[in-house]
This record gives sequence, structure tokens and C-alpha cells, in this order.
Amino acid sequence: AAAETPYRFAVAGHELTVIAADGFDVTPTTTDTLIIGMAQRYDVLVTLKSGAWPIVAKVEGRDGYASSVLRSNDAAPLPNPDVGGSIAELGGRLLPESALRPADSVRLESRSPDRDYRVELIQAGDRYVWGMAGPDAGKLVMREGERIRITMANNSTMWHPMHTHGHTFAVPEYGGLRRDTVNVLPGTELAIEFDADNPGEWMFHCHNAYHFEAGMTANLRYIR
Ligand SMILES: [Cu+2]
Repeated sequence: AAAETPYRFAVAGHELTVIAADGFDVTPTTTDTLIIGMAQRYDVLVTLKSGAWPIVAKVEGRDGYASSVLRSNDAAPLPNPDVGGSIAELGGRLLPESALRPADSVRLESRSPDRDYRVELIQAGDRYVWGMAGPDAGKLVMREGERIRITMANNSTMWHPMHTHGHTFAVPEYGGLRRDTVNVLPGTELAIEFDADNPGEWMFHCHNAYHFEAGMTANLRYIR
């Protein structure tokens, strides 16, 4: 829910079993901690042990955190433990989204794309101006029923959580992982694929609110 803040999430004394990404089932995968980009969601299972266990969402790369406490009904009386945003699990096994794989039930059928677009994610000089560039960026058009691929080339030094409206996508490089917001890391390329099954005009943008406001956005537009 943050505008420009990725969080590293963990539960003290417990491991997490990730079962869904942005509402799409994944092959259940255990980890100690997860980094959650802006607009991304995860479903995790936790098998609760007896006690009062801090839950921490620590701002990645900077100070600051949000926290709560998970209590079993036989936990010691209040007050809750105060861990100041620091629990060992935050430094434990980290599961990158690239290691997640879709559950078979949510896979997109394999199909070659009807349209294969490429956009660049750029910062203009050293100013706070962000954009989507390249010959395709202003004309991401499609017809209903087509399979669309968009390759995003991140030529900037920041990562961008890229999000589609009206559609969810598969990430071929991540075994077809399904979701609607994927982080494109600095200096890397990543492709998404989706079916054009929801006619209209839809935004496709970075979910860093400041990047988006500065121009890192384009339209997905249906034509007849
Ligand atoms: Cu961005």
C-alpha cells in the first residue's frame, strides 16, 4: 500500500509458506522473509507457536518499520514484546519473486505472441523525471483475443514495480508466474505476457507513485 517504499516482511520465530502472489496460487514455498514491492500482495501460511510473536515490515534499505504482534490464545499477558523493528528472521532466508513458480491451475496456456512490444524504463538525465520510452511506448495497441508480450528494459538505476490495469500477466522468465505487479530490477530486462480479453483503454505503469506521476506510464489500448 506504500507510495515508494518496499517492505521486508517476517514473523519472529516462524517461517512463512508463500501460497499466492497477487491472488494467484503459487507452488507453496517456505522462507523466512519476503520483500514486497509497491502494489504487490502475498498470501502466506504461518503455523502459530505458543506465545507472542512480533510481525515486522521493515523499510528495505532505509530506517523505519511497521509492526504488530501475533498472539496465541495462551500467550503471556500484555504488554507485548517490543523488538524495535528488528527480528532475526529479517536476516534469514530471503525468497525472491524470481524463485516463485505458478500453481498448475493458474498457468496461462502456452502460445506465441501476436504482438511483441518493447519499452524502456528511463530516468531523464539526473533529474527527477521518469518515463517509458522507445518506439512502442506510445502505441501499445491490441485486438481482443490476441496474446501480447511486452518486454521492459530497465535502463535506470532504480527498480520499478510494473503494474497492468484490466489484465493480469505471466512472467515467462519466472516459469510463467502469474501476478499483476512485477519488479523490474536495475539494468535488467523482463517480459510479461497476457491475453487481450478486456477491451478498453487501460493504464500500464510503475507503481512507485512518484515515478508514475513523473511520467512512467503508458496506455494499453484496444483497436478494432
Ligand atoms: Cu519506477
